Amino acid sequence: MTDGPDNIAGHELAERARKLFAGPIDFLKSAPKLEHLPDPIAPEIAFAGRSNVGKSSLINALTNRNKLARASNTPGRTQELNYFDVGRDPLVFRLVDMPGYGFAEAPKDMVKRWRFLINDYLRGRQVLKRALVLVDSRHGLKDVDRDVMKMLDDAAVSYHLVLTKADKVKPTELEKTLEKIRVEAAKHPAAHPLIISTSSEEGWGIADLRTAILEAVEQ
Ligand SMILES: Nc1nc2c(ncn2[C@@H]2O[C@H](COP(=O)(O)OP(=O)(O)OP(=O)(O)O)[C@@H](O)[C@H]2O)c(=O)[nH]1
Ligand SMILES: [Mg+2]
Repeated sequence: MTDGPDNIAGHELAERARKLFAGPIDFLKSAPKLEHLPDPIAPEIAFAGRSNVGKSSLINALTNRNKLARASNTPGRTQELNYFDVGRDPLVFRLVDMPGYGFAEAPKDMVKRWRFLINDYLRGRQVLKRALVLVDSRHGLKDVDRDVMKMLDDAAVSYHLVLTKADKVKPTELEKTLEKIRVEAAKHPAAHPLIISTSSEEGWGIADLRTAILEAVEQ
């Protein structure tokens, strides 16, 4: 394979993304309500998805830090919008870890509160550059994911579908799930055509996702 101008630009972006994610990343704050959001002074990338899909783990894998975002096997671990600053002097962008949606066992008022927080944030945040909608490789798209996708389409917020826990399925199964999701994504105007499959455990797809994030930030 030869390096055309696009490839060289791609390498350059990937290298800058690698460096940024290896540099300073600071926890900024937890916002339990919209009025607690930080001033909108930097582009934001938000991690959305069903409870337990692996949002917090993916943030840890991307930043190569074990305990930056709190992950656990107990669904409902993340309960607020957690902000992480990427880059320090200058701050380059922010990652936003969100509570999961579709967590039936949680108390009803809590689920409702999270849903409003997530929806209001996703719909109304001017500095939100891209949402990442995480989907478990074992389960594929569920109706709650489709609801969020529809909402993002309507609000014209561009999003990436990202498969998680790819280490938990056979490669043939992963390919089938990917194909199904590609077909469905094509019907959603705000969905990015590139579906990235990842494993936070094995580090698969992590470098590609870093590059996709920086590309979104710089758009
Ligand atoms: N095998 C495997 N397990 C993973 C992966 N990513 C996350 N997990 C596990 O899945 C569980 C849930 O991960 P979290 O990152 O806490 O999920 P979350 O989406 O942040 O969950 P909530 O905050 O409750 O919405 C944890 O036990 C993780 O160790 C992965 O890529 N591979
Ligand atoms: Mg979490």
